[in-house]
Amino acid sequence: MARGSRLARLAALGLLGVATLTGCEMPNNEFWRFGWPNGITEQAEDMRKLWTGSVIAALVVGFAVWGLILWSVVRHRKRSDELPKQTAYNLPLEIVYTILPFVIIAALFFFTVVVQDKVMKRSANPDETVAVRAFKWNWQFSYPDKKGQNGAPVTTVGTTSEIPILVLPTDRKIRFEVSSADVIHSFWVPEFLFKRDVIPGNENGRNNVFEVTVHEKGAYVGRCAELCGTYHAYMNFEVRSVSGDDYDAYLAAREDGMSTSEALEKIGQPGHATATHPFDYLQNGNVVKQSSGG
Ligand SMILES: [Cu+2]
Repeated sequence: MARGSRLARLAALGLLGVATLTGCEMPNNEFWRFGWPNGITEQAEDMRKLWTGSVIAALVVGFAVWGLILWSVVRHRKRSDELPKQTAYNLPLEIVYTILPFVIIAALFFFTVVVQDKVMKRSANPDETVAVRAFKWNWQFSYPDKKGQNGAPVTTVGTTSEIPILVLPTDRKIRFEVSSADVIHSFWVPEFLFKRDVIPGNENGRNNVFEVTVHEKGAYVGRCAELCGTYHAYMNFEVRSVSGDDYDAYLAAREDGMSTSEALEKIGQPGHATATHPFDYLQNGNVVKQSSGG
């Protein structure tokens, strides 16, 4: 009877954990994020829910274990020299503590796969497509569907004195196709909570395509996350997420022949990067000062 009720209690705790993981709306604030960074994409939010649910499940298991330890220590502390009842080779008990961890791992694995599938999902028809090209040591962003005055796709290229700005719309599915002109780089926007290696020779269509939907407007730094040579650390760019209308107006201005910064100013945005700035660097032992913004 005692064993039965304990099992029932453990099962109830397990169910609570699963119910928590399947995540009825979990509040998103400093406490419930349990140290998880606050992402700005739909995919980042899915990952955040997985993290919050996993931590809650871990705490439920933790409190059950700590409770059992405490109970054993207090209830079964030594009272006399008489040997207490021995319970080795209690088969039902051994089966339970073999199966329970397996169930816990299976649940964590299940929800991890579900979220991973969401994060890696490629839709048949994304709303926007951006081609990202990494090279030593900067970035080029182009919009293959939008043609500028010269008939070539609208493009922004970074230079040593100008941080390239990748303008993105909020609340639209954006497909990224990343490619490299030389060595392995890695496309990383910390606020996306996502990075993807940019591998030369792996041209559009395979593992170099991913999608995000950005929720928050703002300016966010992007980085190269793969050591790619001397000026790797200087490969910063900026993501500027704006409303869908502003994004359309920005691209229309680019199609009319405006530069990145002119088109940004036209939609009321700062024309140069605000989340990061060009670095000063050493050339022949001298610090080369760069204009802030180009
Ligand atoms: Cu790089």
